[in-house]
Amino acid sequence: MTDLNLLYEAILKGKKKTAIELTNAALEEKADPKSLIDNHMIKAMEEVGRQFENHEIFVPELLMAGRAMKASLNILQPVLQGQGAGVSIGKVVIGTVKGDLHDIGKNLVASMLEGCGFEVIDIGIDMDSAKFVEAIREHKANILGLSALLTTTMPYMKTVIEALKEAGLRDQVKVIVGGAPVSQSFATEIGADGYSDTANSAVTKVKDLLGIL
Ligand code: B12
Repeated sequence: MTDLNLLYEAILKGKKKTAIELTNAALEEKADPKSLIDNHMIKAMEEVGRQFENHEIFVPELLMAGRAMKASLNILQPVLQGQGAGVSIGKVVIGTVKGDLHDIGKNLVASMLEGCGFEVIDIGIDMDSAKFVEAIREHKANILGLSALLTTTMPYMKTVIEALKEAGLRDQVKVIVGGAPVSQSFATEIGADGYSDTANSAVTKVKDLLGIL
């Protein structure tokens, strides 16, 4: 059996190749992808964040850990998405707001929603309000997911909500926000419809907002 503590270590130390090998090995042994993510991979990123904050590691290590995490997630995402193949219970546009390049959490939320039957249009990182408005119009989405990991970029979520109002689209989409610095009180303050702190609870929240629970 694969020692999953080694997966935690590989991500923490930014060892992408090892992380890929261990993720593949765990999948072959029929490990549950959600459990790998929640119990090992996210925990490693939390520790990376803690060490970065304490100046024990610096941006290069942060980058390497991020790359290892993404590589493992890339392997797991098709499995998660496959779990909801063929159905669509709602259309979600999701992206990381302007000035912010963090996308690991956003990608996870997108995969989990897809795995649970939503059609997800992921427009990427560093997105300005016009891009969000355009995507909602084009895809006739009924949910907008906004991600921000920096205290300096989270206020931009409000800018996006204001742009939706100006475009006359606010009534047609429910807005859900997330990312490490975001909280329920911040979500309420900027006029979002929902907030969630994990990918799992994001699915429940979105279903709740659409009245399909
Ligand atoms: C990996 C990482 C990076 C990588 C990102 C790689 C990538 N492709 O994403 C790189 C190296 C690029 C990076 C860069 C920087 N980073 Co950085 N980074 C992190 C780190 C360690 C982990 C983030 C992560 O992926 N976590 C794992 C995922 C799964 O968790 P998550 O993102 O929180 O997502 C979950 C929830 O928040 C929620 N969620 C997320 N999005 C959404 C969206 C919706 C709609 C919903 C409902 C829920 C939801 O669900 C997710 C799944 O459970 C964090 C520390 C931390 N603990 O958060 C710092 C952190 C966010 N970074 C930080 C900083 C300072 C930076 C830099 C400014 C560093 C620098 N000096 O250059 C740059 C900024 C670049 C930019 N303009 O964006 C600070 C932010 C401090 C602050 N208060 O603003 C943190 C907190 C580190 C720290 N403790 O100081 N970073």
